[in-house]
Amino acid sequence: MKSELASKVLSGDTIAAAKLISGIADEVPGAFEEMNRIYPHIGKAYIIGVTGAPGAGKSTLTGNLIGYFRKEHLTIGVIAIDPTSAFTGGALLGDRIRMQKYGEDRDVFIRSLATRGLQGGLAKATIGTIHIMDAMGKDIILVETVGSGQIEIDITRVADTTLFVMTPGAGDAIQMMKAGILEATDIFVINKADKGSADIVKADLQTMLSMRDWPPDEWQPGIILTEAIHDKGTQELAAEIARHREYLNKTGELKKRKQGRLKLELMETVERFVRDSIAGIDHGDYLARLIDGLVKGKTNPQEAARQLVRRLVSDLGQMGNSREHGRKKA
Ligand SMILES: Nc1nc2c(ncn2[C@@H]2O[C@H](COP(=O)(O)OP(=O)(O)O)[C@@H](O)[C@H]2O)c(=O)[nH]1
Ligand SMILES: [Mg+2]
Repeated sequence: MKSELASKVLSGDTIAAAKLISGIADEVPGAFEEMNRIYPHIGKAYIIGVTGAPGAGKSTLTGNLIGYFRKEHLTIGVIAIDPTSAFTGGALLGDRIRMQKYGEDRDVFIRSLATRGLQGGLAKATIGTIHIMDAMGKDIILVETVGSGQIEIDITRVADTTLFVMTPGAGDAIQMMKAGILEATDIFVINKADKGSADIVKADLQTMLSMRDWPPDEWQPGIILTEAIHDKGTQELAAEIARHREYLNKTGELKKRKQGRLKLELMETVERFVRDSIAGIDHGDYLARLIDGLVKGKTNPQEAARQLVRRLVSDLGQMGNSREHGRKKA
């Protein structure tokens, strides 16, 4: 990975950004060093998660929001996380003409991350991509993901504002309760209002929301009706997003969400670090012997894990000592 990549990303170079995004997704050597030069420049973008069932209209709505924010001269990053592979077939913006329209707009940077084959790398790639777009100076980052449970990263833990898109149809409301979506959603969007019975869904949703005890100053999720294919309701949705953003700002919750994001990233980095370190001490047959002990019932996973971590800490301690030692000598 070329070392000037990060500087190019910081100057807004989309080709460099695309390269770095693939670099972190594929764990290309050097990509994480490049990322280290990105971190001092993050924390300014506003992150909007757009989630919901396939076909609910997330991509069409995302396209509408892009149009709205562009009129306000905001720069946009879009990340589509799709288990199938998002953009082929023009899925994001609904039709090719609109896709082309934004394809030529250098203030709209769109990347898709296919979840197939990415597995454990997905969370890291998503957060990394957010950081890259943030550091490029994008004002708003829209992250489209298929609803809860199907993807590794839970977008509600990453976004500042989470939209849950539903349609007038059976089953949605019940599913919501199960997945804990009610608690995690900031704004509900009932799309395809042209199909009728959106009001019924809204009433159901209101009933469900009213069954919860809301502490007096807590955010109560808004419900917005849209017809995304006709670009109807976009302004109301944007206004609700702005209202939520204001709430987050006023209450200090925005800072907390940013902290939460970094905590998630820290914990994932620790996990990766521990896994890599275990692989590092596994010369000889250390792990094999532990597992053998488990198979023979001489030890249990709790005890074996403790033993492994103790060994890890001791090895890391020695590494640290010899480094200190080396430094003193030099
Ligand atoms: N009738 C109707 N169809 C819509 C509306 N919004 C989106 N669609 C259609 O629903 C389909 C799925 O939309 P898409 O945005 O790709 O959904 P996604 O899978 O959630 O991203 C497409 O054929 C859209 O044209 C709407 O408001 N009304
Ligand atoms: Mg889509």
